[in-house]
Amino acid sequence: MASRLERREAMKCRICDTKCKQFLDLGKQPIANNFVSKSQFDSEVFYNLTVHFCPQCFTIQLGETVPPAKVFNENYSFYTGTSQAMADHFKELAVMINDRFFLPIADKGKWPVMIEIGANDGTFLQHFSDLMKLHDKPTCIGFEPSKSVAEVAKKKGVRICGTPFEKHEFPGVGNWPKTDVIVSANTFAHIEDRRGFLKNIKKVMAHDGVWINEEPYFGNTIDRLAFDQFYNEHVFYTSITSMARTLEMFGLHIDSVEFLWTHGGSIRYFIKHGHADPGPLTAFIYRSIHSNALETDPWETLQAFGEKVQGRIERLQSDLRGLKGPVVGYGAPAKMSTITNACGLGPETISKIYDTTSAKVGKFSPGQHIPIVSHSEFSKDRTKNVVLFVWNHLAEVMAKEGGRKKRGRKWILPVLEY
Ligand code: DWN
Ligand code: SAH
Repeated sequence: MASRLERREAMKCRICDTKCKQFLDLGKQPIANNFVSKSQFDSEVFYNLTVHFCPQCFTIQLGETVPPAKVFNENYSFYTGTSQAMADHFKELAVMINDRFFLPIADKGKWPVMIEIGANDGTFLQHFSDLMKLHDKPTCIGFEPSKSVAEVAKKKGVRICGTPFEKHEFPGVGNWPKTDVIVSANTFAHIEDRRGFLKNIKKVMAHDGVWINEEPYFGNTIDRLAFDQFYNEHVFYTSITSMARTLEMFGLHIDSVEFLWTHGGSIRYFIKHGHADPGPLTAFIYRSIHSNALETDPWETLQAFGEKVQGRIERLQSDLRGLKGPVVGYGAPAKMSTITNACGLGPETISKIYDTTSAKVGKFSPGQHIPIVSHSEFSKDRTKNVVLFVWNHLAEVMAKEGGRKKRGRKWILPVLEY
């Protein structure tokens, strides 16, 4: 029997306690990265996937959540290194941090100190392996509670702390080196105790330090109707305005932003201590804010978005069920779980999904139980209709598969081309 998880009856904002307003209901959903074996079909856990808006601090957040220990543990199955393009992206980030932040510190005769939160399989931190070997000096460390991925990082020589970052008790000033650079990519949104997280950022960041935080920009999610970005791991979804309002409450501010191609359109925040001070960089942020309706008219935009998503789900469902001939899936990201469960698409519609992650292969998709098979078999499969669940990796996939026309395939992109 599927069991229900805790429901927050009076949905209060996790940041400022204001009563939130719901704008989307994606129904009952399983844990997105929980790929199951046949014996686990009857014991899967489901939760209500609803999304809410706080009219006070503008934070967008899930109504119901799954306890973190049920998700981020020895079975966690997302490995950053499965995308070469993402590995390249993190290498570029490492070079930028070295040039822009570490070299000036080294010029002053000091050792740079860096923390990565959500270090995963060490794809980013491995570039700092020299700094991690210096045990007698302040160096680099990754926070990563999911043992499966942390083990891979450790094998690359990455130093890992397994405590969730927001729970870590940093000893007082003097014992814990104040951190020059804090990096978190696609992780801040995953942590329900956002207040605890921000308090720890305040505690460990040097007075002139920087926190570089990357995550999908919710303005892109809206523009692309990318409803598959909603799933249990993503507790929060940010606009620049909500980020600025939240940080302000904790004595932090956005120093600058950059927009990125990653994960379907992301934003990189450079965050520092203190309060925003009007100047040229802030002007850039305000220009960004005024270019997206999410920032200027959030509630109206979210209501309209919620309605459009319901329409998209109905269309996807009828189009995919109505396709002539068999259909297979390409890539089994967490996002696939939301699409297949919201649309009610099981193995009778999508016979199998090809994926490169060995921990997923041989198992079945969460909720709908579509078989996951090894990507190495894909080239032998002549099925015409292929649903590209990893639409965010379109360029990488097309380069790998020899382009869209090869073998007369019909690639269906549930987001981007729908
Ligand atoms: O926020 C998150 C982001 C960073 O990563 C996490 N909550 C979970 C995860 O999201 P996702 O699962 O939607 O990530 P991706 O990168 O869109 O998809 C990864 C999956 O796709 C893996 O199972 C590997 C697979 N894949 C594939 O089979 N062939 C990926 C690529 C690039 C490929 O060519
Ligand atoms: N940074 C990587 C991984 C993102 S997936 C990338 O961008 O590809 C989110 C990661 O955050 C997972 O590896 C997960 O185990 C980790 N995580 C979840 N809760 C955390 C917490 N409380 N503290 C630190 N890391 C956490």
